[in-house]
Amino acid sequence: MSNNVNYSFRLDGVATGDSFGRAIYCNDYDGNGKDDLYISATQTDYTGSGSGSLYIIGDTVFSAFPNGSIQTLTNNTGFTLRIDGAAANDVFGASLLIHDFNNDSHADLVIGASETSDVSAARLGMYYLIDSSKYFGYTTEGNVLSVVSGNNIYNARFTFSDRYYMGRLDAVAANFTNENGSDLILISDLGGYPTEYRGYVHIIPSSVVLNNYADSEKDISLDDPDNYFLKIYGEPSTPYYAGDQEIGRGAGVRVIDVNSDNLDDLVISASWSHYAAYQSGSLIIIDHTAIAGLEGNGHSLTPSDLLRRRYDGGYRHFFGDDLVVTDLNGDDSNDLLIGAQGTGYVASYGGSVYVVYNFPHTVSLDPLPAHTKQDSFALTGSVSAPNSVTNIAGVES
Ligand SMILES: [Ca+2]
Ligand SMILES: [Ca+2]
Ligand SMILES: [Ca+2]
Ligand SMILES: [Ca+2]
Repeated sequence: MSNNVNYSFRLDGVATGDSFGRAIYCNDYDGNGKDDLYISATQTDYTGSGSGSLYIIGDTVFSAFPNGSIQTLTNNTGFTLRIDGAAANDVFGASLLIHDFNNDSHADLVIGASETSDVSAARLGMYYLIDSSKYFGYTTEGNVLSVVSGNNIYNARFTFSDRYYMGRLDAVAANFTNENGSDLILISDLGGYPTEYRGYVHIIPSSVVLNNYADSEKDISLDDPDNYFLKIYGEPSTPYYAGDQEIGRGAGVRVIDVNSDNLDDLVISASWSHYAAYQSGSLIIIDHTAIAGLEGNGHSLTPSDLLRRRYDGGYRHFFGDDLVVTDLNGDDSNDLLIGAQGTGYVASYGGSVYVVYNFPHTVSLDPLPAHTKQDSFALTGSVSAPNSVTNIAGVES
């Protein structure tokens, strides 16, 4: 790629250590039918060393770049909008969710600033909510905004007292509550530090998200159980490292219908967890119905409380470091692709990728007859797993 005949255009960061291009996202933010670019540069220094930035480059800007051209995003050209973090070392832009929460056909942003500090501790992190009205409508090049307090550039910030590096993984939009509209899922995979890295995934109901759209610079604390529907946190103890399950670490959260009932389910990685062995890592799958049946807000549960299925790696496999859910074999049923960079099957830490086709198995049971003896009954029925080996102890075929 040193030869410019091999690319259409190249975008360059500006200053030493900007980390421009750490993450790239596409979304049609101005609604003209053409994707626009969102690119993070988490170590820019515009409001202090390492404050971080998110660049938005509209299609109307980049479509004018000549073939083979090099665009350096300096002198406020080459981009439509740059949003800067609030203070030094905030690492603003560490993660991004682009989603229209209020259904006005314009994308809103949830941006992680994973190393923001407060007076109590360093690197706590947070997520910012910025609705489209805050950043929409710029058509010229070189506009700059910053989330420094007083600028009214963000609607709300999500924090809580037990977080650590909150916002380094992409937030997710989903619908698990009984409310209309999208809920917001936030991750603090190292939360619990320094006592233990238990990790937290919070589901924020759409009503809490939307109630803060009219506001500017609102602080929403997830210490208040009215502000979340469900908090999922690492198990308090295990045989290995008590509580250090780091729920969310690795791929983070995916929302997908794993059991083909047309209801989205929750898939959470915990690639440094110790459920099976030291740092074995896990993929935790929680059914929609296990969550959506909960009434009201403020639920606080562990994966085991909600579990449908958990896939575990082995000793230091870091199972779940990455995760893709797609129909890989084209049978209209979603499949799992799971990274485990620590396996040692061929060589020490050689790493592996697992593919699990069509992973929902269907189990149908015949009606249970009346008990013949106390604490003893027999179930009959069938297990269907056409694309995998099924060998379940105690099940006779
Ligand atoms: Ca566009
Ligand atoms: Ca919107
Ligand atoms: Ca489902
Ligand atoms: Ca498939």
